[in-house]
Amino acid sequence: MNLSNSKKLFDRAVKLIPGGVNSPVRACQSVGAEPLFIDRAEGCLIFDADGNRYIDYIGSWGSLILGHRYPSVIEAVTVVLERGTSFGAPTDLEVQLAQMVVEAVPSVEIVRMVNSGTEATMSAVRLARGVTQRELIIKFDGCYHGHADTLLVAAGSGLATLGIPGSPGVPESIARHTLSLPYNDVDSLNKVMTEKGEFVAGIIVEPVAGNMGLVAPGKGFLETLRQLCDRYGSLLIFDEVMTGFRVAYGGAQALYGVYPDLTCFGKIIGGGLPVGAYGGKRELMSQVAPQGSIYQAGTLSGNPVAMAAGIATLEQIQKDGFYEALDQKAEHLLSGLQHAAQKATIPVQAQRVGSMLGFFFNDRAVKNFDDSKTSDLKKFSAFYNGLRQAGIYIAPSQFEALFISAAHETEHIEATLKAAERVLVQLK
Ligand code: KE4
Repeated sequence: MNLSNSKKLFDRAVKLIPGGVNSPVRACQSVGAEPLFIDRAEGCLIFDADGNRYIDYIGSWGSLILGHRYPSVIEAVTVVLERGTSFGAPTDLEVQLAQMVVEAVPSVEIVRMVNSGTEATMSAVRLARGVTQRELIIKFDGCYHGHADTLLVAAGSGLATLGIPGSPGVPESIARHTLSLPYNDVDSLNKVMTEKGEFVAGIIVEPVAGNMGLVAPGKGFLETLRQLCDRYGSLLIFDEVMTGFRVAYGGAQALYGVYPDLTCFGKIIGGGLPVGAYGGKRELMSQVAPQGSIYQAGTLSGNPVAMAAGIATLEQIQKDGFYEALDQKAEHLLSGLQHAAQKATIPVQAQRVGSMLGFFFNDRAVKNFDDSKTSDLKKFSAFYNGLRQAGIYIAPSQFEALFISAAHETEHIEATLKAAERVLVQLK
């Protein structure tokens, strides 16, 4: 496979951009590869700078649930460009997208547009702290909520010890206000909330975890979060940046019937353009400036181009049968991958929630980050590189998910499964 143009571009990029990329995971370091520079995309296909074709299971990290260059999304963006790109003032389009989000997600009465998932979670945490006048935030190991200081925190040494900076540059004075617990561990949660609940401003969680590989919430986990937040007056924040409009039109909260106080969105509501959002009940969100005193702002928040792409996307995915059709495709891929691994006698844990799939090289169930970290990363790396050689593009990390889009057809899934079978056999 000729990768010379990607290589040349990467050689230039590393001199100009940290690690040659504008977001770390794209550097493919954990799988010992160099990034492909993408030239264009169409449907479920992407084409790199050397013209190589790949079936895409990243879809801009879950943003492109319709696939690349969906006609009505491109049309909507083209039309809005006739009006301009950004006015730094409200437009009809942000009102329309806000209306669609509010109508889709029952727990959200008011929503604020921002420009990324990081901004959404950072703002939701600030709101929780401002409303409750408390400082402590609880998150879960392996959940990623963007790179705001207060959320770039690793688990402290002991269960109840406060967080330690997850990155240089995050002051210990910030990290110590965040506690990171094992995902799906109801006992730890009960213990810590009994001890510290009255000081907890909020608990933020990925209702389906997609950043430690795919890990679904265990029985009662989300319900326990809801009950404990009610008991101690803490706010429950669902980070639905990935799951929002992905696992169901109303998000994971609609799927599991557990409703948070605040919800964070991103990815799909931007239809491939930079958008994030956070929202919740009126009495909470009305405390955000300028209606309230809790400050948050953004030059490009709600810009018409991104709003147009988001509206066009939601208009398509709200149609009857959209998620059922997506589920069938995801089930086809999942069961095929499980079958291929069995045939190759390689232990894998493959699971899905809607059209988000996880595929761990592991011989035991993966229920949290510690489990996920015991996966065979060497095998994953060989799997990634083998698939890429065969024209299949999955996330370059065991700790990510695969995404199916409406553009993936049976032929693409069958081709993927054939390639996976060949690669898995070589891994034995
Ligand atoms: P952004 O700031 O990257 O838009 O969103 C941060 C974020 C927040 N919450 C969840 C659940 C997320 O998954 C993310 C970002 N997801 C990663 C991929 N797992 C984005 C890819 C990247 O970092 O380049």
